[in-house]
Amino acid sequence: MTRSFKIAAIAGDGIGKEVLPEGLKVLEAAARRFNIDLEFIHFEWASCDYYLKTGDMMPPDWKAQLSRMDAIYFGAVGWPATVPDHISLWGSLLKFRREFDQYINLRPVRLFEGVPCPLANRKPGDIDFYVVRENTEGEYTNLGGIMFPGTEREVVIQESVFSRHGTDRVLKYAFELAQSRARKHLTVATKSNGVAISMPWWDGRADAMALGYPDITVDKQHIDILCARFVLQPQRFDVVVASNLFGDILSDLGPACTGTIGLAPSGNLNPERSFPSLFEPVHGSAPDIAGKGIANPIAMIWSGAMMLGFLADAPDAPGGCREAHDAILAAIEQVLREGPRTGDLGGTATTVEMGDAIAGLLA
Ligand code: GGG
Repeated sequence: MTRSFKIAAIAGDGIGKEVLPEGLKVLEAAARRFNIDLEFIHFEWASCDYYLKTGDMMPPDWKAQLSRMDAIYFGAVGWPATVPDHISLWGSLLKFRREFDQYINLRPVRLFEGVPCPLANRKPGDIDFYVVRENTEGEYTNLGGIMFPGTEREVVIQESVFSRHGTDRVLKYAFELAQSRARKHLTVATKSNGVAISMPWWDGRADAMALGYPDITVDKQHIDILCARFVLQPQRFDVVVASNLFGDILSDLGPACTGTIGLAPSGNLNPERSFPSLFEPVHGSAPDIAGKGIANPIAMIWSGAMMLGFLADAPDAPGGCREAHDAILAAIEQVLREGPRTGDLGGTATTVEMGDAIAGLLA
């Protein structure tokens, strides 16, 4: 009997509600073509609407419900007009990442044919790298507090956390990813001149790990010049590993250098597969364009392809998932070359028209 995959489909907020259906449409088309048994289970929670009704972003048994899934396919979270962003993020996405130990946030950055690049003289092939973002600790903590709040003596402390376990495992993943690629080059993003304790320590952990990977060239760069080089010399990069905050920033900047963040996918991975991994666009809920039907669904669709690629590598995966991944990527490439195009790509197509065009190529 063919193995089936149970996928949690969570739209969340804003344009998440518009791009998720297009991602599902494409995954369903790919599943039909490659004979993969995908079952989507829809959840209304992990959204600000749910928070406004219940006072929580998710029900108390959210972890038990999602633990039964093979993967989570997630739209976007955040609706700051009604719920402060740190409440919605810590109440949903950051809980998933931390409780399901999705310690790798893998974010590909690629310039496609047909997409106008804002950087001068860049062609497809010049920009093709991965940002590997640490996803469970670092600067993303709720440790700290405010002393003497609301007074002249107000003091705010926010701690960052870098564990040896957390840092070594993300570095190891990044070294191994670099080893699987032709250029075998790893950039380590830190800020070890200014952030005088944790960042030199990160560099030291990278130096120690590099001894085990003599075939990888390692380049440690301060985050500020690294940002400048993303814009000026993006062809330098192959795999970039960074802390939670630096990785978040780099993985918006990278796609912006390739024309639009509307293409950028991500996988929040638990590589050991003890818990479900989560796949989501890098973009958020985009309240400025939500409800207009104009969001680019490609980041969501590509995230779905990443999910199939991850499932394909599971020890008991049935055939077809890798082929489906490749076919979705090929369909995205064709639509980016030939159209239709949403507004962020200089066109006038709607979210649904883009989704239909990509799904149509998989029929
Ligand atoms: N689909 C991504 C999303 O909803 N992002 C909201 C956001 O602000 N995320 C911050 C983060 O990825 O750390």
